[in-house]
Amino acid sequence: MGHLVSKQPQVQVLLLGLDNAGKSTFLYKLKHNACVTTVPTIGFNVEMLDARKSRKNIAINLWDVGGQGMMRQHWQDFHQNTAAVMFVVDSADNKRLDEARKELENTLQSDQLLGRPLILLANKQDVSGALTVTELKDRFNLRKICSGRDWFVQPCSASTGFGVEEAFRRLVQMVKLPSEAGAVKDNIKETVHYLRSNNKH
Ligand SMILES: Nc1nc2c(ncn2[C@@H]2O[C@H](COP(=O)(O)OP(=O)(O)O)[C@@H](O)[C@H]2O)c(=O)[nH]1
Ligand SMILES: [Mg+2]
Repeated sequence: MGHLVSKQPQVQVLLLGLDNAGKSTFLYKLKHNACVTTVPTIGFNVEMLDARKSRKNIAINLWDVGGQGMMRQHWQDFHQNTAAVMFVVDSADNKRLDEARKELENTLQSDQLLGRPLILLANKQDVSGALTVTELKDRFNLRKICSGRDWFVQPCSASTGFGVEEAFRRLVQMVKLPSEAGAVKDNIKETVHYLRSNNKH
C-alpha cells in the first residue's frame, strides 16, 4: 500500500491568502465536502487529494500554511517545491483588498515561484457586495503582476461549495507533473518533518 502510494506522482500546491480569507474552509470543502467550523490556523493543514492527469493517478498535496505569524518565515522554504499557488481572497472584504494584493504581489515576486501557475480564488461570492472576477482582476492589476505565468481567476464560495470543484479541476489542468519539464521534485516527507520540528508550541 505504502509502496503504491509512493509511486504516484505527487505535486505540492500552496494555498495562500490573508487570514480569514477562507483557506481552511476551502480545503475541507474540497477534501471532505464538509463545512467544518474552522479555527484560525496555527501551524499548517495539509491534505492529499487524488486526481487524474495525463492518464495517470496523481496526488495533489494542498498546503494551507496559515496566514499569519510565525509561519510566514517558512514560506520561502515551501516555495522551492511548489508546483502551483492557489491564492484565496475574501472578495467581500473591501478594507483588506489592498493588503491581499500586496501579499499576492510579494508571493509572486519570489524567485522560487518563477513561472508557477496561479489560481486566484475570488472567495465569498455568496456575500452581497463581493467583488466580481472582473472587478478583482482590475483591482489586483492581475494581467501585469501575473505576466510570465499561467493564471486563472475562479469565483467561488468555500462555505457553499460553489466553484470549489471547478477550482480543483482547473488546478489539475494547469499544474505540471514531476516528470514534466519545469516541474519540481516531491519532498513531502521532508517538508512535513521540517515543519513539525520547527513548529513546536
Ligand atoms: N460567507 C462566507 N463565509 C466564508 C466563506 N469561506 C470562508 N468563510 C468564513 O470565513 C471565516 C474564515 O474562514 P477560514 O477558512 O478559517 O479562513 P482562513 O484563515 O483563510 O483559513 C470563517 O468564519 C468561515 O466560515 C465563503 O465562501 N462565504
Ligand atoms: Mg485557516
